[in-house]
Amino acid sequence: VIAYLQAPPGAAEAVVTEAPTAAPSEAAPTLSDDEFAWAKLVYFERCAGCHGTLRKGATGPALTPDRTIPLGTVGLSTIIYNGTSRGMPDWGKQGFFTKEQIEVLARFLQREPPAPPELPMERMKASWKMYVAPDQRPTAPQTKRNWQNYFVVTLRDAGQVAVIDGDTYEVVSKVDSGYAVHITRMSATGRYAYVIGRDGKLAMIDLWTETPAKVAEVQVCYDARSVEVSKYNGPEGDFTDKLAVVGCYWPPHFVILDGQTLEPIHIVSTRGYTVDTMEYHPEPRVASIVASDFKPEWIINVKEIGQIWLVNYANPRAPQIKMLPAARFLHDGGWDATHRYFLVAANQSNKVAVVDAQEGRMVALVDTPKIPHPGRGANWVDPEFGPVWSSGHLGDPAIVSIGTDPEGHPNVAWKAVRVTPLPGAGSLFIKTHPNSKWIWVDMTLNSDPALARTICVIAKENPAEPHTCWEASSYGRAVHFEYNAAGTEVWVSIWGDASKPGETGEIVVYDDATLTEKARIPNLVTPTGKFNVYNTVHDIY
Ligand code: DHE
Repeated sequence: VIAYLQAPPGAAEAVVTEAPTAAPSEAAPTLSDDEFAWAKLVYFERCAGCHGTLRKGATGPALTPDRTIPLGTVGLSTIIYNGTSRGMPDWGKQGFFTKEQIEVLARFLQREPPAPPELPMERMKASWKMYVAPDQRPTAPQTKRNWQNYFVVTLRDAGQVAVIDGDTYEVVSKVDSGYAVHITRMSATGRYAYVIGRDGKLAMIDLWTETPAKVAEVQVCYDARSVEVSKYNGPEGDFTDKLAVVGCYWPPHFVILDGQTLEPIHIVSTRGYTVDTMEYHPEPRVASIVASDFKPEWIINVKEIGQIWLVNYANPRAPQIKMLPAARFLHDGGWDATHRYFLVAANQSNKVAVVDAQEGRMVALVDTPKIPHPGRGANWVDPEFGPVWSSGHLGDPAIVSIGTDPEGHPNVAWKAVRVTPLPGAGSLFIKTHPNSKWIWVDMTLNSDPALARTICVIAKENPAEPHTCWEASSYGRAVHFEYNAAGTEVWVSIWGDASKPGETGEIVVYDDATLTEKARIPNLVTPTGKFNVYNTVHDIY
């Protein structure tokens, strides 16, 4: 992928066999080879997540020459510099790029997108490394630490994860992982952490050793966001710690792997037809994935075509797939408190789709405020409406709560029953715990720097408005919450700037009962997601 990213215009096609080739646009401005290589790399790192590798649009609009040439270099530069109210970051104002760099990007966007390479099994296997074979690993935990209360923390710009002891706040180890790790999920026993980088590299860390370290790694995509494990143990077999699955943005596919060794087993393409207009989409990306407790099944969300795939992994070389029609732009989501229903945001459709994992069917499409972004959501009991699942929003200063109890509260099941206002929009994550009386929410992507580092808590007893909000730091952005295993502490990341000593980032630990600060874990490089072993294994949120 480095060769592809660094190649001059036209050279990428040499390694591509099936993807469309890039034709030059007559009306588009030109770039030197160096400018093109730089812009291609920057687009892949900063822009492809929202606008798509092929620039067909996703969370952000399409950036194909038919749209970008009419805007011209000046129009595009203005947008890249200032951002938009729809959520485009103000890259220029924030100082990420100079005016000259922005102008190069604006010219690049008017050219046809270069075709990215595919990734066949042979190349995946060539990247596969096993550092410690399963029979060389300990058969019982070697550490005396309470490893089930470890937090695996993404250190985004360091290309590492930190394993932090949730009892002592000590950094037990820092493990080199893929570039800009996105999420971590644990094996069903909690023993292994599976860490997926934006570059599609999957690392497997053994948490039983004294110093947790990588036991295997493999690259199965060039661009990825999700990973999950097999959790089912029942009449159809025991799949505990047997399989893993990675969802890719590019190439558009998911890959089933051996959960003990990370050897890739099977690739399934997600290219297909959109749920509504039935148009062919060349780049339907794999968004969130969850593992069912009821069946040997993963729920895989295929973003741009708006289909939720129920993938039965009982025979991983011949998976059975049921494709449920939902709504376009499926993104992030989580289970309800019973783990029978899965709720997922169709973000740019302003909807939440609900699946019944036990019966394997769509239950509802619920309208929400603008751009729901739940992370995995928050399950709690509303004093008026009973059990609900809540999501924040990127586009509206609001939390929506959806009734999730069709038996006890049939009148409000799968309806948006409550909207709790927030001081601002730009919320990325929301979290609670069954033992807590609070719901925690951030506003990480708010364009006001003070709101971006502000967090709010809502009292479950009185959810009409936030109980209190405060700035969690004097710099950076506050992002993502995680509870400790006992549900008594909440950890919040301060996502700083890797290039500013003293402001690279830290984690703030709050006492959940009193909302007071207990500790800070300092000097972390751009911490974002945090995944507590116990809570991740048991899907507690
Ligand atoms: Fe994420 C989850 C995609 C930007 C931090 N992110 C997810 C999931 C998807 C996704 C599909 C669900 C995975 C799952 O549950 O299986 N994220 C994307 C993007 O496409 C997007 C919008 C743009 C991009 O270029 O990547 C994006 N995400 C971000 C960030 O900027 C964040 C804040 C910091 C970062 O590290 O990049 C970020 N995303 C996270 C985190 C989760 C996540 C912490 C897991 C939340 C959880 O509690 O499970």
